Formats: sequence, C-alpha cells, structure tokens
Amino acid sequence: MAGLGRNVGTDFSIRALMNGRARIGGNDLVVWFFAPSGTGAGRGFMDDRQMPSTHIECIEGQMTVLNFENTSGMPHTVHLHGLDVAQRYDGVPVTSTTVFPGQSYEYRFRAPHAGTYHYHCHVDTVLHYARGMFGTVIVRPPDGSTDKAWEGGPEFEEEVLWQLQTVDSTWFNVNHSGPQTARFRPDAFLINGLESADASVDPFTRVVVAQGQRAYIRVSNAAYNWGRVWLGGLPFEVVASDGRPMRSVVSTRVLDLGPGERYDLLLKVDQPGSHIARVEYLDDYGQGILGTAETMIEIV
Ligand SMILES: [Cu+2]
Repeated sequence: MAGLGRNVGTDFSIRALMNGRARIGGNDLVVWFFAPSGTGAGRGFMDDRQMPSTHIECIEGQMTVLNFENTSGMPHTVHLHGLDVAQRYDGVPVTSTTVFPGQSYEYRFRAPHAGTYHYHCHVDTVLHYARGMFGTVIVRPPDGSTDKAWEGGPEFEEEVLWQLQTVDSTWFNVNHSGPQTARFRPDAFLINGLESADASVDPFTRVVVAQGQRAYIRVSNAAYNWGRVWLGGLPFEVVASDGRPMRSVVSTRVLDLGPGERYDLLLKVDQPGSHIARVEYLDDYGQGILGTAETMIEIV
C-alpha cells in the first residue's frame, strides 16, 4: 500500500524540528518539518525523508488527539486544513494558541468525514510552509479500514499519496518572511519531496497495481503553483475533492489542482504496461509550464 495504512490511530505525537536536510535541485536545503516523536534525529514523510512532514491517518467520528511538542527554537503551530476544529485548536496565532519553543500543545478534533486533508504550521505561514512544515491527514472510514475511501465509497487494492510541491531554494536562506519572500520563483518541482529521477523509483510514490485492480491516488497540492496531473494519458476517475465525495464522478485524463486543493483519483487499467505520470506546474495564468515532476505507473 505504498507505505500508507500503518499510521492509522487516534493518538499522535509530533514535534517541530528546524534542522532537516534535503538535497534538491543541486542545493542542500535546511528544512523545517514535523516529525513523529521518538524517531531519533527526526524523519518526516514515511520516516524516509524530512520534507514533506510526516503524514497521519485518523478515523472518521473518533476523537483524535494530536500532541505537538515544539522542540525547535522558534514558535510554531498546527493548523488542520479542511478539518472543522474548535477555534482554540485552529493553530492561527492571533485567534488560537501559539506554541513557543519548549512548549507542548494538545490538539483535539473529531474528523467529520473520511478523505484527504492537510496540515501545516500557521506561524509566518508563507515561509514556514514553504520550508517544509506541511503534511497530509488521511481520514479513514469509521471502521478504520484502509481499502475503501469512505463508508459506501470506492474500494481499492493499491493506495498512493502524491504531495505536490514547488521549491524556491532562496527561501531556505531566510528565517522570516520579508522582501526576499515577496516573490516565489520556483527552481525545483517535486512529488513527495522528490524530483523526477528519485520520484520515479520511490516506493512511496510509484503506483504499482495489478491489471484490473484499482489504484487510489490521493493528490494534495502543497505547491505555491497550480499543478496539472497526467497519469501517462490513462483515463481515471475523480471521486473526491477536499475531503468530500464528488457530487458526480468525473472521468478524465488530466486534472488541474490549485494550491491547497486535494483530489482523490481512482485508476483501473486492464492491460499491463509502464506509464510515466507527470505533474506540470503552471504559472499563475495557467498557461506556461514552469517545471514538471514525474513518477511511474506500473500495471503488472
Ligand atoms: Cu512554523
């Protein structure tokens, strides 16, 4: 299941770290991120990289407790994007609780509907987010199962998460937003924190599914750019958007996502073969392609 399904639960402990490393676009970047507590030096997505941050998988209808420990040298919060949480757990500094260095805070929420959500730090958001303080929240159906999208929703045999991200490496040289972050000029284009060469062989990003079986691809656009997703020209169904089922399923071969949007895709192919999936990151006018990130879809 491409690493998913192992973080399902109701209690999570994460901490903030500001000493992560990622080599992207030929640059060594110092990343800020959320790591599961107790993972040594700290690992983010799939315990395998430090950007994006770790994902969590909670259960529809059950109270989720997210203990956040700020083990870094600057204030941070957790904002649960798309989840309807009480204001004190909203993570917006002016209306909620800021978690200062050395402090802990317990976020509590009851996830209303199975689906794909998002979380990020909400302190100096534009910069903290860009430096890696974001991750995915997957809400499982009430029975906690990992082979269906929601109760009564589509079932699948394979499941993959694609977190889209663009990087402006100059933003990793500053600790506060300001004149240097007035413009975002992406120079690297990622899926799950990896450029094409790495994403194409990454076991947590590649889609490997048997012919005639169904792959469920959760796409979360954490980029500061629009993303245009192709599954190698294969047709697919768009079944959910921002944590809710589509009013009617859309069949297509290409999908555009704005920043912050999540879509859940269902792919079923009857013929074996290899396909190159591609994300084209678009300029603000949705016309020019700024860069691409690719991975593989293997029908076996
Ligand atoms: Cu932060």
